[in-house]
Amino acid sequence: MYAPTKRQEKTYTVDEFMQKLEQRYPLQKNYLQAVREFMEVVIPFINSNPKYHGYKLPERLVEPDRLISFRVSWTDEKGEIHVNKGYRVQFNQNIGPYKGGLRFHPTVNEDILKFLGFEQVFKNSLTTLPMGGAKGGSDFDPKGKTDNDIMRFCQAFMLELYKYIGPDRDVPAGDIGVGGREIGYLYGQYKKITQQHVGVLTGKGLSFGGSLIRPEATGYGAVYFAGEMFNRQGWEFEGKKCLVSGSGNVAQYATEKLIDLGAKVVSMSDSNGTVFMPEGMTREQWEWMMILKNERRGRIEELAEHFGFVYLEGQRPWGIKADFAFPCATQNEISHSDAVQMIENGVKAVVEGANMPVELEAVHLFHNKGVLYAPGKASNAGGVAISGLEMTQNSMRLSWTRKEVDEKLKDIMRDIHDQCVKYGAEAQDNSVNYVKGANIAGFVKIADALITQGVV
Ligand code: NDP
Ligand code: 8G0
Repeated sequence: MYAPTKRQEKTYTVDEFMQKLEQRYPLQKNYLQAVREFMEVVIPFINSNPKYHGYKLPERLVEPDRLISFRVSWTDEKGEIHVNKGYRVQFNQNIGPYKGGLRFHPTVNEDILKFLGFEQVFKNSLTTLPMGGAKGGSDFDPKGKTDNDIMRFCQAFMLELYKYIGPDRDVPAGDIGVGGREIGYLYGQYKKITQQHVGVLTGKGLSFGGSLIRPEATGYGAVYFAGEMFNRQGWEFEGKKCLVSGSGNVAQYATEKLIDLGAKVVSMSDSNGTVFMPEGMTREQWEWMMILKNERRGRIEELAEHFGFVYLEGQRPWGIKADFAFPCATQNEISHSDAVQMIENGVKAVVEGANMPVELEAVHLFHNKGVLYAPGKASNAGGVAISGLEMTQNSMRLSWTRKEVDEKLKDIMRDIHDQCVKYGAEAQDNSVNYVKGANIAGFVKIADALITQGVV
């Protein structure tokens, strides 16, 4: 094995490292936030483990392998021409082909995709499956567009993206604004261009290679992970009030699983406001919401109108009294002042369904006040894990049953929790610092692969 000639770690501090990165990317606030959260635990870990010294691991981990950006020109059904930006950030492929979702949202830019791609590398490592990390998408806004326009955009987007992806190279999936409908159109276009019917995307329809439980996996997985955390505390879901934010894919299935376990889901939301359901959502109300969101593509306000719930226009759920919180919408949706209010209101655990929904200062506050906090790279890893199993099923040319996939999801979430305990348990009181555990466990596997594979 090659050995590093210089041992530079003596002077490695988080602030010095971050200052250099801030100078290089001063405007990429989300990326810097994600890297800082990681380095706050991983740099001290490197410093105290000589086997990781001298390889410039932090520098090598924060720079993506490549960032592809392209123009997407398309014509809508009325004949008007539009131009959007398209991206794929291929971050790291040390342990497997690039893997990660595509986001269609007006806020998409290099900063957002680099934060998501960076997180994806360590999340995928935690799943124990062989997947590298990537993310992509466009500033295209699907909201209010016709199916025809969505199809036209997806086809134009894939006409460029197809050059960079492949089942053993890079396997995209959905994310915000990209669900089953969009994956169908993207897959159709990929097949048309390449004449290949392969596992190049995950989240596909069941009739053309999709996996059972993939739509449910992120939301269910987050609740399974919470179950592991709560078991350790002797806590139960039964009768507990839960805040859920968002009303998209992750929020929908986190809510369903919470209802099944006897918890009271007292909120759901979208970017316009929050519906407050003081007695907890019933299964019938959940089923009505699923049709509203997935068939009629309606707003959450309509749920409040239909069932006579209070609608908190322009507000997030964090002012409502509850026991547990499951932020499942988007990044930085819980600020420091939200966190203060949540703690005052008695919230005892925060489990991330979304990616980086909690600002770093709020993460620190939860930690200092003893609120159990699970970072998304551990608690929302169920989605990409089942995408990994969709890839396995595609290459084996078979489909596992719903029960089989659900059992594998439970096992994977339990395993991720075990890894967090292994690296995050505090010696003094055996409490678990899940930020420390998830980041170090994710890091160790990537670092070992990086060192073994040489300087490339
Ligand atoms: P969807 O597009 O299905 O739903 C997104 C939800 O979040 C919608 O309710 C949307 O409301 C809301 N939302 C989006 N952007 C904002 C914003 N800027 N402010 C307020 N609300 C917003 O996406 P998903 O459910 O798939 O993804 C949600 C989160 O989970 C994201 O962080 C994603 O990266 C993460 N995630 C998703 C996985 C998956 O398998 N889908 C896997 C792991 C993580 P509106 O309709 O008003 O925009
Ligand atoms: O399946 C995936 O690769 C995927 C899709 C959307 C989001 C994520 C994630 O882990 O953030 C993964």
